[in-house]
Amino acid sequence: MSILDKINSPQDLRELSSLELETLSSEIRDFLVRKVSKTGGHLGPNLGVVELTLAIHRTFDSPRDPILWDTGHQTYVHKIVTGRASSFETLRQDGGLSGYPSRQESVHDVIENSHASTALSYADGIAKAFELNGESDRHVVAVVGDGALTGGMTWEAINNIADSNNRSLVIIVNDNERSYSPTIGGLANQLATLRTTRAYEEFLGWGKSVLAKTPLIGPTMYDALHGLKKGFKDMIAPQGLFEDLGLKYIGPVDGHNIADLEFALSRARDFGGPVIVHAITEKGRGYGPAETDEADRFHAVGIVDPDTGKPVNVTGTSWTSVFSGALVELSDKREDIVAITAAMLGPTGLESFKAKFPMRTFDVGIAEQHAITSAVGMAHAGLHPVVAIYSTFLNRAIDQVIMDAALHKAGITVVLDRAGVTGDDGASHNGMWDLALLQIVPGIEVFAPRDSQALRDALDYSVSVCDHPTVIRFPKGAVPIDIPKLKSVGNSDIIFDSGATRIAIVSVGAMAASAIEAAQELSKQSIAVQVIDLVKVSSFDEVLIDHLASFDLVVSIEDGIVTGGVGQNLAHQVVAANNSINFVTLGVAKEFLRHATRKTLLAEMGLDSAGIAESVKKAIHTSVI
Ligand SMILES: Cc1ncc(C[n+]2csc(CCOP(=O)(O)OP(=O)(O)O)c2C)c(N)n1
Repeated sequence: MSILDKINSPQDLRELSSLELETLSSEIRDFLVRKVSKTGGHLGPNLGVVELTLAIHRTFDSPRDPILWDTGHQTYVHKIVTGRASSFETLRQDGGLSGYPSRQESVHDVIENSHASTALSYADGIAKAFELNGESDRHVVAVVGDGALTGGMTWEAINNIADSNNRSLVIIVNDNERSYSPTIGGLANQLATLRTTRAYEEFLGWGKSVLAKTPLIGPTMYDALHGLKKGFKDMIAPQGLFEDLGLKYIGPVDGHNIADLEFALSRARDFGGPVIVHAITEKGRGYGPAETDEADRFHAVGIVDPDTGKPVNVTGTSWTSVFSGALVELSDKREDIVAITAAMLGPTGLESFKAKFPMRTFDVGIAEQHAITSAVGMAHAGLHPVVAIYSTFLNRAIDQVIMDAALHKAGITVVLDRAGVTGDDGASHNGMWDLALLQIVPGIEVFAPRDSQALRDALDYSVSVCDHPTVIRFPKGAVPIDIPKLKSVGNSDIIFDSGATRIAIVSVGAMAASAIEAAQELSKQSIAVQVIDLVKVSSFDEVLIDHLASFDLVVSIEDGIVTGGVGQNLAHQVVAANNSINFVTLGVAKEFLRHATRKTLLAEMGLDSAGIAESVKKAIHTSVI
């Protein structure tokens, strides 16, 4: 029986010797590689926090001491040691383990995060409540990556946490020098300074080994040395930013040495106020293919061969790569085009742009709000910025889109990848809010391309606009083969027409393929339908409205939230033109979706071809056709 087989709760960790802990660490790494290679998931970050997680659970008393993980993707080891190892076959599968913390799964999961940089705010709140409740013997632990530390919310929280107090809040900076790619910016430089200044730590190490062996006076002297005032510490190693803010700083600590970690963490735990413990870890540690992967150290992988780390299923051309190629092509001819990423250069397809135009590429850190407003600044000064982010993270920056970009009529292009239902990553990663949120922004133009040609056209147009913001959104995965236009109606395209009909299906972006399939199926059943791809999904021209108003039944389909979405906005205008029309809006329900594949979820919500055909047939019965 392996040691791992005997671990069912953090309590089981406390009985292990240091040798057993070492063995357990390598067993966990093997386990992670074996399991995650089968399901896909955040392999690299979790390989990097094995020892850190063990040390945390041995030092603190979870769940009495809540442990919060920012961003939440590095909780696999935490899941393993809190009794969930046997469920790892089901990671990110329908009905299985979530890829993020989940309160439904365990009392050890306190928050359900995955949008970065929130943990310190939760921690601040919990610590304040503990204080008011008189629970001064409880500690709050927040583990924050150096990447998550670049997000604005983190600093709003630190500003509050550092306000001198006795609340026991331990911030562990899990510094692996990487977000996906290397973390950039002034803060990353600050961490690098702390990381490389080891003199202080070595001095303390000497104190620990020599003085601790000196009976009676030794330990006391060591404590005294350790508690020396900031001025002296700064002479040996600059504590810089953190201590200037009023936070005790411990570190840097080797994040793969459990004894050192426990030493630092127990000091932090017993300090009686907010403390930062700076742990140095290696993303992807112990797994060759991850350690040597320059791009992102296997930050997130699909299904891979565990021996080589190579993807098992290679899908077709992705939406991301179509965007990537088109942007480089346009930017060859236009020197004013610049690209902005919020710490996701690779996943948003900007790597090739950066390779060609390094000076025109800006990685702003996990800072979507700043990305938008900074882009507006660039537009003001004559550039055309293209901000590439995931749809779900636009939620963070919606105020900036409204007040900074739209109100200022700024010529910026926002490109939303992973739009619509993404599925496996669960509730928070679905890009299902963008369409509804953008409906309310004055003067913005939003495009939802149905195929690669439409994406190229939308980008071509968007970078030519200099007096208002434009947005282009597309889903995760492979682009379908191009779907030709039969005829235009205003800005929109008729993409299927089975002859004279009183029924129209209006489709948004990537739903076009399913809409056409549904129409083909309906035609076979002698129900004639016209399918119209809106192309532009923000404001609708009169030609389109008049055209749609001429039908008896219109069914709209989008993979965004139906409430306040494209369909409802369109219906409002079409019904105003013809109040006897039956306009049915199909879209994602206003609920947080469980994790499952995009295909499963869309089918369940009636948003696949069968569901659309079914809705059309049902609506025929209630329409005057
Ligand atoms: C608001 C937001 N923007 C972008 C992301 C995408 N994202 C997930 S993890 C990550 C990098 C995190 O780096 P770090 O905090 O250092 O953790 P590590 O993976 O290195 O352990 C990013 C950018 C996110 N989760 N949330």
